[in-house]
Amino acid sequence: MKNDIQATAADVELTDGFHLLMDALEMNGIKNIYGLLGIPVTEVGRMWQARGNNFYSFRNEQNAGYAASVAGYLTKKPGICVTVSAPGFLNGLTALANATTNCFPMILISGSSEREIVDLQQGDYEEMDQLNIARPHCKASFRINRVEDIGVAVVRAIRTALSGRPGGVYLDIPARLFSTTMPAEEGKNSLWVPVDPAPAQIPGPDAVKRAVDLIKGAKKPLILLGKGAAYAQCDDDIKALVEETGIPFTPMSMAKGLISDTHPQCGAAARSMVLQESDVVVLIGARLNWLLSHGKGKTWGNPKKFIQIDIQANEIDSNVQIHAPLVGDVQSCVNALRAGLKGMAKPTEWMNAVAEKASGTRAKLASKLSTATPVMNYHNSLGAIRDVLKNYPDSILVNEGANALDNARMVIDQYQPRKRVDTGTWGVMGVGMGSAVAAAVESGKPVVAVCGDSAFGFSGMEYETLTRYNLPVTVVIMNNGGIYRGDEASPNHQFSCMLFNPNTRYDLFSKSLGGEGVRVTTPEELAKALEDSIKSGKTTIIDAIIDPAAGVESGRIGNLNIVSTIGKK
Ligand code: OXT
Ligand code: ADP
Ligand code: MG
Repeated sequence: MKNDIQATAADVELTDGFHLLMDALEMNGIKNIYGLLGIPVTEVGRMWQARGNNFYSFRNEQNAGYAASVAGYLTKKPGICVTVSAPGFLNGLTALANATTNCFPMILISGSSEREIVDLQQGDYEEMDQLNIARPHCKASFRINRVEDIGVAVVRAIRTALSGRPGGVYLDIPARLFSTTMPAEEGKNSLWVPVDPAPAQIPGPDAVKRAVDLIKGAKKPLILLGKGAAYAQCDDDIKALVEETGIPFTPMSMAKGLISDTHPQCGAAARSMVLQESDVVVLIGARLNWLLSHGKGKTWGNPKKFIQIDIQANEIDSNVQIHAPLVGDVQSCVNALRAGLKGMAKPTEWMNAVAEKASGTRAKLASKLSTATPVMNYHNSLGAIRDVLKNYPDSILVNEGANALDNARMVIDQYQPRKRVDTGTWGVMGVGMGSAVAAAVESGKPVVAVCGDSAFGFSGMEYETLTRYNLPVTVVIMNNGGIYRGDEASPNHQFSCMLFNPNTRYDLFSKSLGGEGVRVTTPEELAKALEDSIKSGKTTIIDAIIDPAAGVESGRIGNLNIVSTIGKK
């Protein structure tokens, strides 16, 4: 005969850590997980798929992490990446740090070794103090020690990733917890969905008035859009602010298309002029970091006053004085400005001067784009891509490299918000294939990845991930045979440290992995191959042969390249 306790244990329906984690993620609207499986998380992937969800399985965790972070950026929900312990975790950590740096919401979930062995450093399988190693690289690092805490941990991770300035969160799950059981009913009751995880943050009326007065008093105002503005997903409000005030705008790279690059108020093609001549600059979701020369120096010319819209209060005054901080979410701040600026006199003369400069620059560039050269250069090859992509305004452009990045940013127009994903705040190579996977999965639209040949190499094996999931991604590899250039002399009978094997056939690489592959040597061939590939929806590599002498050292940021002046002949 059973006693009471035995009867309860035998009759009560149980759940375990695996099931509770899946339940919590599903309840919170997660459908896609990006990751790489093995001990102790293999069952996570199997069970997730068995329940009708998607597990995108990568060849290296770093790329899975980049995919999760881009999913977070595109959807405004945390992207989820799952990895194994120590080495898998560390691979994923690079992407988590990059997500945090870029303000993309992401949750890295890693299995880990048992605490009692890790803490005494007794040499467990893949032993590492992951919780503490992750901590400086993300917004928060949490460990789940009790199976009944899975629900609260997932909610806390989601709220932390999304609220205020978005970013990365690490969730550490010691292996044994996955199979630890508890009564199913209690488990169910331990889960919930956070209410309003990214609450509106309304700027104070004094702060709004200060900004409104500055804008009204400006002769040459400028609106500078960053990827925080694109992330905020209040595209119509931002466009209305621009159109109602008649102020020229210029986008940072991932904000291109938030308002079409072809909009008459777009000052991107007059970038130097607007940065130098403006007197009041309204930063919307853009930091005054290295990409904006820290708000000082010759890039900025005339002294000016800054208005900065940012959700992170201590971003204000990070580099130079901000005369009118607007701390709050982009949508609330933009609409508060609109209300205060209603009926303001438009700076027509200034806008006309900017438009004239921009149209002159565009015309000059247009002639370069259509000039034929014996071997393709960055201008005519990217010009061909631009012309094709005009017909696919909802496709997503992924872009990495140096010359391949900087020229594409200049040449290829974007027409819709969040259609450009690139190397971001760190200028990091290797984001290409992970970003392409997420962009295709999350948007359901065609994706075109324009990658330098060096950049592609960082995540090239994920091309197999793209073909395996049959994703409609065209990878154009700007093959100039090297980092920046492909014509560097090779010293002392050794290949130059900046060069790659000139016989590399990326088109054949694609075919060997089940994709389509085309090698092109002219802009016409490139345009046709791209059009065919987008229309077919098949995963394709276009191996675009670029003049090895066409690139410049470090692309547009050669000024940051340090060289030795000692001992050079
Ligand atoms: O107004 P002006 O006259 O100034 O002109 C501007 C605009 O007005 C004009 N413009 C236009 N004209 C006409 N029409 C239109 N539509 C138009 N739009 C604009 O164009 C100019 C330029 O405008 P832009 O681009 O807006 O302005 P500018 O001045 O360039 O802006 C400044 C910046 C800083 C905002 C901008 O340059 C920028 O965003 N830069 C980002 C740069 C970046 O992040 N680079 C990547 C890192 S480089 C290096 O570190 C590399 N590595 C090392 C490495 C890295 N990064 N990561 C890891 C993990 N390991 C190692 C490596 C290995 S690059 C690299 C590989 C490189 O080799 P690849 O083979 O991959 O690539 P290739 O170089 O192709 O060989
Ligand atoms: P870019 O590289 O395009 O200049 P950054 O990544 O430097 O853009 O800046 C993005 C900024 O946007 C960050 O400072 C971040 O705090 C801010 N941000 C992100 N989301 C929001 C939001 N919803 N409301 C206000 N600010 C935001
Ligand atoms: Mg190259």
